[in-house]
Amino acid sequence: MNILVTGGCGFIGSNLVRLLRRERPEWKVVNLDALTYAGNLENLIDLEADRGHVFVRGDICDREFVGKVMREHAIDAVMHLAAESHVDRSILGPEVFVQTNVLGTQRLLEASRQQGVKRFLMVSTDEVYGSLGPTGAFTETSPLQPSSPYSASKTSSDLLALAWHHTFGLDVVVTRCSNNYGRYQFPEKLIPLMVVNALHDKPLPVYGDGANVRDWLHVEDHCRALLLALEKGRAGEVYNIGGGAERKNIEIVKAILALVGKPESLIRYVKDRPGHDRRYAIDPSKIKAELGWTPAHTFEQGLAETVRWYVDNQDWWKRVMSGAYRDYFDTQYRARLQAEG
Ligand code: NAD
Ligand code: TDX
Repeated sequence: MNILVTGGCGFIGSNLVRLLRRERPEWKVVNLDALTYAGNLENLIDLEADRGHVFVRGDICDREFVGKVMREHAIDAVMHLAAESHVDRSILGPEVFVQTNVLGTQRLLEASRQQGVKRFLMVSTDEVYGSLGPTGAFTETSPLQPSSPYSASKTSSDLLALAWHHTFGLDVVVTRCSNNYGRYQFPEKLIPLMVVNALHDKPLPVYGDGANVRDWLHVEDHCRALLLALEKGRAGEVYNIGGGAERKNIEIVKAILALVGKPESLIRYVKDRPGHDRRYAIDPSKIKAELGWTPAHTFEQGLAETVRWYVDNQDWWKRVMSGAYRDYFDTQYRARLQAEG
């Protein structure tokens, strides 16, 4: 079986490629990635000599290139993760989100149809559902009410994938997961950003009152769910994936400070993110009942291991945060702190 993984050099993608090589060594994994600021070949350095992993650099929006990769590697199935993934960036510059997440997905769907792939797994997000009040959890039938340019673009790609199933008969499965955490996450997202800042004794910018809630999922639990959905999911179905670990942002920030032995005086409450979703919570009953998935990590243990990984791998994040990204990061970081709440 030849699998095309898009975005395999990003956070979840690199963890997924590694899991696929370990769990399904007989498969060839073709990793198509544009290597944006968020994609790093270094995330897969341990697979350098592995002939079952083939890296091809390119843009999912490039119709001819995508078709050529599918044909040359006789692709049987697609796991689509390539995306612009950061909400704050989508507020600053939405266009590339529409380009990659919407147009890029459409190009891949079309190439998959022409190639006759047996399955297309669309990795979507719980952000398609919008925000929850203090109680309840999103099910697969919750209304889609995305708030940010990021989540609106992901909702579009999610619905395009389902449309390719209903209209053209492409075998599509959609997964919608909650916030992932773990090794190789780019230090712009909450957990790695806070670890990196704390290690530098820099202020930790907490948006608004810090009481927004996210439902945390260990990236390895997520990747196992993706493999199950690929192999056993029913065509045309949506599966929610959630770790059952709802936490307020401020609780996480304090836990990280305790883990690295830094004082809470580093916390800065800053201006809230525009359109900031208040609470996410996922009901994963369907994937548990139908596919037998269950998360293996508890949040406290997973967070401690993740923080330890960032402490032990400072060379990795120093390298991936260098260059152009560094300029963006410094500018944004200064702006956030100037807008203290
Ligand atoms: P990431 O930003 O770490 O990685 C994205 C990858 O896609 C990078 O390697 C990047 O180079 C690649 N890419 C971007 N534009 C591309 C293009 N035009 N052509 C080819 N490659 C391109 O993202 P992530 O956190 O690993 O997320 C992976 C997927 O999972 C995304 O679709 C995201 O929406 C979804 N998701 C993520 C989370 C989370 O908590 N991280 C939660 C729910 C859903
Ligand atoms: O500096 C910060 N301060 C802060 O308070 C950052 C970066 C974030 N936050 C808050 C905003 C959110 O409430 O922390 C929470 C998590 O923020 P992010 O890590 O940016 O993730 P989120 O916006 O929840 O989106 C993530 O989960 C869903 C991923 O980035 C998406 O790709 C995924 O679809």
